[in-house]
Amino acid sequence: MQQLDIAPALDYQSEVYKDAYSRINAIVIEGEHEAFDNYCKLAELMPEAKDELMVLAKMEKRHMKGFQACGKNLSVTADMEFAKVFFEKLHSNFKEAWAEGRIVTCLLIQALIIETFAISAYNIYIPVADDFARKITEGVVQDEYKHLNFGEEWLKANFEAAKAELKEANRQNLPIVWEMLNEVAADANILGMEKESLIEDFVITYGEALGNIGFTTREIMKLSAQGLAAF
Ligand code: PL3
Ligand code: FE2
Ligand code: FE2
Repeated sequence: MQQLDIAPALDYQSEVYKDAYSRINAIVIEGEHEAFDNYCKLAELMPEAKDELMVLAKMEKRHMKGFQACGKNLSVTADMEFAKVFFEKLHSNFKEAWAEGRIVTCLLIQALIIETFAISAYNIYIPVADDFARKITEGVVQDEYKHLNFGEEWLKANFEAAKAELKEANRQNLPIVWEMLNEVAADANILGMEKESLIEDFVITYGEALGNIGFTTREIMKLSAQGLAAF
């Protein structure tokens, strides 16, 4: 009856762990793959930042390969069909915005929302990961801060012109993140990641990003709570 407050050690080879990993691993692989595409697409819309965006895109390709190796290391087959559905809404909103040349919305979806989601998930995952995956994820998360920073810098430089579109894009896309978090929570829990920690880390990182871009504390509160009540 002792040590009740200490979580049991994770068994990376158990069927339960591997089953949950087949979906989480797929989500991360698909997310990195779509991120690669999204930065390539952004490079077409932003010729002045093309070289920088292609450097960021290449990092995503490396991340994808790294996470594929993590799945292989645990003998897990990633459930890619599940992952495609998981990203469908954000992905189609990105494509729609891209087709209409709405750079601000594209940056909000990829460089702010998706990167923040990745940063918070990877930071929570690192302490509970197997040794192989921990080393890979530690390297990846450093790059994700660069991606977030790219979005912050551009939006900060164009803040007044971007503000209204940012608010609208946030209203449209942030509720989707809460849905995604809900969908992944049970599997993440099996990997030792708590839903509360994921939400907390996401809200902090996203709020900091909005602050860096130029929003006031009051605006940040309103923006980052968007859709949270329904969730
Ligand atoms: C762009 O650089 C990255 C896009 C990936 C988004 C991933 C979201 C992750 C949510 C699931 C949490 C599990 C983390 C575990 C890592 C193997
Ligand atoms: Fe990445
Ligand atoms: Fe990234």
